[in-house]
Amino acid sequence: MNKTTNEVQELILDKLARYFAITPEQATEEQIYKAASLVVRDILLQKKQENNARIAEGKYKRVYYLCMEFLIGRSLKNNLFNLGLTEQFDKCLKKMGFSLEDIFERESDAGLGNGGLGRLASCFMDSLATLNYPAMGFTIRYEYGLFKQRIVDNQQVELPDMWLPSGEVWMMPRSDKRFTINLGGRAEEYLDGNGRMRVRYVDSQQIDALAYDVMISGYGDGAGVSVLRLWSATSTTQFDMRSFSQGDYEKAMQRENEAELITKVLYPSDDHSQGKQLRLQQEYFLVSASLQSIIKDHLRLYKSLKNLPEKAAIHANDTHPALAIPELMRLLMDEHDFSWDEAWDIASRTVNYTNHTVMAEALEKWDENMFRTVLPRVYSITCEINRRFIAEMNDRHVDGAKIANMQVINNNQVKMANLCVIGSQKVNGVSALHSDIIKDTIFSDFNEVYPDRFTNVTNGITHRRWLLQSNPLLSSLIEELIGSDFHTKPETLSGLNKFATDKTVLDRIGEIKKQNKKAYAEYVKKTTGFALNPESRFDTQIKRLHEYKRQLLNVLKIVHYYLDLTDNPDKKVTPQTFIFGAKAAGGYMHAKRIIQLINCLSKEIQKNPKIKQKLDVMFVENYNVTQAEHLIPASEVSEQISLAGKEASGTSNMKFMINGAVTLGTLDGANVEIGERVGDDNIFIFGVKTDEVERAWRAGYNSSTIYTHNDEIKRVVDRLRIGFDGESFSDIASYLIQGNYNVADPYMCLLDFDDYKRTAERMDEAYNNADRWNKMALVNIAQSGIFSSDRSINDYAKNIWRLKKVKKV
Ligand code: 26Q
Repeated sequence: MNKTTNEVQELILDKLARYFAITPEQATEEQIYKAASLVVRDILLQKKQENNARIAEGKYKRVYYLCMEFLIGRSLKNNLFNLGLTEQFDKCLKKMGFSLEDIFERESDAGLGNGGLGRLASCFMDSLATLNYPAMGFTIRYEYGLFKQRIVDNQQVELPDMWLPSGEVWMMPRSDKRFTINLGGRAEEYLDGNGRMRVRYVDSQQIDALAYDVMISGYGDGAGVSVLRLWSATSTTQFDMRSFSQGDYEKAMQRENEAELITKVLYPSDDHSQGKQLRLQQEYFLVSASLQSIIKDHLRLYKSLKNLPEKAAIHANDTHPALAIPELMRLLMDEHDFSWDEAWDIASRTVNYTNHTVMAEALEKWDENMFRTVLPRVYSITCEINRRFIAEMNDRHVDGAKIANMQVINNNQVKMANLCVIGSQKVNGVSALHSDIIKDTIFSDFNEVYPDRFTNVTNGITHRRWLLQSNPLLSSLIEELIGSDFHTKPETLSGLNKFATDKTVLDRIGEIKKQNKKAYAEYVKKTTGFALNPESRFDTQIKRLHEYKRQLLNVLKIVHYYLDLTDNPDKKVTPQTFIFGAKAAGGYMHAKRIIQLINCLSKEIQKNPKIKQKLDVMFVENYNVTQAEHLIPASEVSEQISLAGKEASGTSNMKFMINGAVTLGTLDGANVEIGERVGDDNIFIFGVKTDEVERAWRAGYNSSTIYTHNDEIKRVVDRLRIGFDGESFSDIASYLIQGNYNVADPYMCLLDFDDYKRTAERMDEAYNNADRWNKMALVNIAQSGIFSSDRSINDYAKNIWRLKKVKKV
């Protein structure tokens, strides 16, 4: 986008005058933020219109990415960067007496997601736009995103996340895109005047979905613009004036409140499905609104839905939008007169599904009665899908037990993953290991009947946000060494490999890390008051708090060091700071206790300055995308320590790698592929492997035997009972060795402890040899190109969606 500083200035002045009737001298930072964002939005809109015209004219196939979560973070900085306008805005705001960096701080994160899955969706939008694939994302415009975390008395407290005031500027309300959704009631069949079977809804609740569009520009020449459409729920009917006039204000408001509840708040749990009715309504709301919109646009262009699979790929990101399959069937049959067979042929060639978990408690299942009550018509279609599937399997003489395992409805439950596999063209996992595991475990029977359906697309991250924007020092060095091709061709980062023995380059990499650590320490000091020692090694674990991710294993290791130092305060050690960032689902008590444990340990260390010099712990409050952008470039060790087989991929591992941090991790998820890329010398792998986990369970894994026979482990676990900062953690100690109503140590922290500790010691040696360590950092950066979401999106486009890029003009 070529706009001069003066042109930018004029546009901003115009917005200030029009929206606030003020001059820059009178403006607050908030007003400047708003004016600047509106200017950017106008530019995006214009770009989008040009792009859309090209897509329509070329009759390109499009992908529609359905996801309950998009973890967007901040937008202003990203948009300026992608449009190539950062410098112009910077200069212009300086002239007005503002700093662009300070203006960025006025924006709150759009936290419309829990963690990895939502951030992945956002990275994908960036790559789709940059690579210029015709794409549109669909999600919910939650009024409240993921809760804001406060730590009070060392414990997590959840506060509502009011992101909209500053996030709203990016959304274009689309009053022309409004669709009605039916919930509850009864679906009645009747014959119309032509003798055709029709369906009508009786006593159902009708809710309108209103569209808000956020435009996402790609980066560089020839980039496109993707649209993320967010649906907001509102009442279909007008305000109930009658009740109001009669003084019944509650009743007057009731319908509106009920409707708006649907998009009020994001469910704050990941990897755990609780079967709540409101969540099912949210999922249907997203799916129905999106499909109605897709169909309307398709019909405008092609006048028929017969070619839908050739012109549209609908992607279900996890099972959360699984209802897309029966809902598409419903729309095709009930509203567009297709027969079952025609509709099924279209739907099952249009939809694809990505699986993100193998954990039983995360696989979505709905109570059949609730499902029928909330979605009567979709339920009857789902039953028919199930009936026909069972018939087909019987025809193919598939074993009865296997059919029972694969069917959609069984034991009064509707199994969304099974629905997705049956109704999708392709099903993929998110790392090589995970894609193998789903074929061997949860989908093994399906893999026998539909062997060609399963494939892998390893996750990726947008290196433009996670390297170029968040780590400018490192980016400049890379540009100096290999040029800037890697901005759009991440695989060319491998050009850095030739500097692996270049001492000056290695020193500079070390120097940049030091500077980033210093800058982060200053930022933390300023924003929280916590004193980080930039001379210590920054060792970071940032992800949702979950047992399988084993933050507890990390804590056990730290407590071990802590006890060593309390016994022997003069011990010579490599000074380390362990940094944690994690939110726990509000009702996940054990996870919240681990947050408390980390904070209590941190507090206790603060009381002992001599220990703090050598060993420190910091908990980042309210970890989110913006916090990650600050912290990752300053981190040296990337903790990726899930129990093997549990983490589908992980994506922070990729963000750390591209910023030159070294992985300390298990052979799980994408760590395996990271290890293959960097080689054994440039990663620290420990712990049991997937098959060994299985074997250990079969051999009767018993953590209390480990506890009894390993003095170090015993010392650490016993110390949990005494606790830290005056708080005992005997509940966590007994979780590890007795099990609280459950199996003890279900994620095998004690089994992996020894190897973890030994491997961390090996890492100390490497770290204390600066050349060796900086070389490891360099190899990690050089080998990270394949983990760009550009590569992931090209894989999806080629193997799953069969998309072509829009040709440059
Ligand atoms: C389901 C039902 C009801 C309420 C909530 C949910 C729900 C919400 C979010 C279930 C799961 C999620 C999110 C899962 C997630 O983030 N998974 C992560 O996805 C990443 C991207 O593929 C992977 O890298 C991680 O390994 C995986 O844990």
